[in-house]
Amino acid sequence: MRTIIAAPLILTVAPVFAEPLTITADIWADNWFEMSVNGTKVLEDSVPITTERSFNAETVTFTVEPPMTIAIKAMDFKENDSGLEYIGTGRQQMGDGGLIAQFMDAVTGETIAVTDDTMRCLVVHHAPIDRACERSGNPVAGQGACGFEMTAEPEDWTLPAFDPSDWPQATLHSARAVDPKDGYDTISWSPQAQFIWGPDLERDNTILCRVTIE
Ligand SMILES: [Ca+2]
Ligand SMILES: [Ca+2]
Repeated sequence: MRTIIAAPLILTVAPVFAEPLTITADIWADNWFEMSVNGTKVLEDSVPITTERSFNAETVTFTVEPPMTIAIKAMDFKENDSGLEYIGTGRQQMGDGGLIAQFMDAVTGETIAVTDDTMRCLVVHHAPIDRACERSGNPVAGQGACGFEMTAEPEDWTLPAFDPSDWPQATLHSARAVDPKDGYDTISWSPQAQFIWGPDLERDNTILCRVTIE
């Protein structure tokens, strides 16, 4: 766990209720994430994605003037664009992702935001195209079942002005479906916070998720 105090964020339009809020956020991702608030990077997962079983929760406290646009990029580990991990071993597999987060008023403890299907998530890396790739004796990224789909990250997707209305809603996944999840139990989660990801927990490998809280 580590704590970063982000610099106060300046808005071009001052809403009536622009009192700065101090927020404590808890985030758990399989395997890695980075988070921006109103376009400013606030937190990056402290455990590199290349660390085996890089499951861990992070907590950060920051100050923001509402409204607050939360933007999280989350990645499931993949050895290459085939989407597989443990390639060539008996454990060769697609691997799975999963993301849960909550944002509390650091003073009152009130829940300000959680991961749920009000977030919109764009899948920017999907692989393998065909699940048969997982059983391939020679999985080559981009070939046959091991094809992949990549979407360019919109340059300004973390900024409040970005319009994500054509992005799909986040897909909710059960806590049981996201397994294993070391570090998850170190946080006391709001019952409203849900696991989200793209529709396919295994083959959606990198997602961009965002929500604006008024
Ligand atoms: Ca994973
Ligand atoms: Ca995967």
